[in-house]
Amino acid sequence: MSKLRSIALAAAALALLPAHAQTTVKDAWVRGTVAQQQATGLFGKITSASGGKLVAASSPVAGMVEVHEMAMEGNVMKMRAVPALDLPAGKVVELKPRGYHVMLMGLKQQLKPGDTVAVTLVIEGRDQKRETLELKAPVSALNTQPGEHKH
Ligand SMILES: [Cu+2]
Repeated sequence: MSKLRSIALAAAALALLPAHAQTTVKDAWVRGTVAQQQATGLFGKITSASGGKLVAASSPVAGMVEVHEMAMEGNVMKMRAVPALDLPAGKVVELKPRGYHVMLMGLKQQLKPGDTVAVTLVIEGRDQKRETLELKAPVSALNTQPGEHKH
């Protein structure tokens, strides 16, 4: 009897696991803005356990959100939208200034240090299934560079 019961409990525990919690985001942050600024970036470290790609993002503070990459064009560093960001299985993909980032555009408000920005990321797995990640990213000071930490 007790064995049956523990099997039932184990099954119940498994059922509580999210179906596609295979992608995680660490150290997410959004760069702060000055008044009237239209756009800023979301940065962080994304890891997809079984591999996939970041295909879309949205945020209540932005009219439009895109995945961008920075690339050299001649001697000029420019950013451009990419349709998707590849997430190799088990590998940390870092979104950082001067690299890939999630661009928040058409900002509806100024983002001040200490604020928290909600961002939704949509990850498409190798099996074409889509996983939605809800982030709460803190807003950093305007000129925060990667590697700079405030405690
Ligand atoms: Cu950008």
